[in-house]
Amino acid sequence: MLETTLSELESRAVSLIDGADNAEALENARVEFLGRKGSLANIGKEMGKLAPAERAQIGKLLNAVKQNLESRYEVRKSGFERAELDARLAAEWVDLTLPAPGTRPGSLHPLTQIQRELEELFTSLGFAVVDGPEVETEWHNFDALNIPPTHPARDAQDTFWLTDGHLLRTHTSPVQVRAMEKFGAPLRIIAPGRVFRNEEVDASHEHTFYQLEGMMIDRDVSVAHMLYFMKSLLTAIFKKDVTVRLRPGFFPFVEPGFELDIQCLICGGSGCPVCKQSGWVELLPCGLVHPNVLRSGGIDPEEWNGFAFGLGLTRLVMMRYAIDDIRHLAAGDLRFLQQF
Ligand code: FA5
Repeated sequence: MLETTLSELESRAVSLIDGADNAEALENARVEFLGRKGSLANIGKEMGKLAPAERAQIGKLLNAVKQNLESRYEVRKSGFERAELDARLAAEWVDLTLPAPGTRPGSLHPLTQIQRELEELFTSLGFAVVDGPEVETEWHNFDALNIPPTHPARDAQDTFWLTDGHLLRTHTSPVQVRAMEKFGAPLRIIAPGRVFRNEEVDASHEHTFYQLEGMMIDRDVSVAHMLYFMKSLLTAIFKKDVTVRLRPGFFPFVEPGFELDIQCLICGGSGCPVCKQSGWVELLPCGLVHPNVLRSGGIDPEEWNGFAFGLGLTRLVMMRYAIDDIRHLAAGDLRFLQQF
């Protein structure tokens, strides 16, 4: 009787243990048959009731069944453990022979690259690179440049005023005055730098952008000299012929004044948001220095004259690399910056 129960139990246990398709099912089978309160343990408890001869025989049988199930259980269990380990190793596998990812070398911002190229060009032409403060006095930013308080030109450059009468410089032209004060005449300087205007931001206008001021003061400086330097500048940057136009421009600090525009290189002149559909981009206002400005800098206009220009450096970068929105330049997006 017990013999039959035992053999049925064995074949059920074998099929559950051998057929378990995961570690949890196997463990359930172990608890059911081999556990402390499992089927085999229960049969063991029954054996006390048997006659001694039968007890010995069933005892032997019980041991054989137990050993058979235990060894099957062990085989299956180590199979699952190996599979689990293999899966973990496959997931955590690292190829130690691969080169380490390392850090990508940094690169200079396109603005810095072009600024440095222009600094190199102008220093080779005998110009000094000078600097001026971003927080300026009203006098250097406006009055000394022949822009009195009531002059409408002040409205053309929307100003960030500071509480103590200072302002964030709206252009690099105040550096002209500082350079004249410091070095006198003759003078050849360029002054690249950051300027600020309280304006609406769009594809071609930022509130914070870069200009590069240039000034040359000597005896008998003419518009022809000025055009020579403008042309050298554009050839150095674009390394190809670009279409430009010169038109009269009004700035109180130059007389005569000009606007040098470049045909838009984003759309080729057919019109786009950068050139406001006009086909032209204002790039290089310039002119001969107004006598009042020379006087502000302590230079005698009877003896000296000169030219000055205020290159829109940020716009120049846009034209050189055909960048269709000025906002890319200060957005700090590495995907954009890594292209330069
Ligand atoms: C001036 O700032 C004058 N100081 C330039 C000058 C210097 C004229 C010396 C004569 C002699 P303007 O406001 O036009 O001029 O600005 C000069 C250039 O800066 C523009 O041609 C344009 O290229 C660029 N610019 C002006 N506003 C912005 C802006 N919001 N965002 C980006 N670039 C601008």
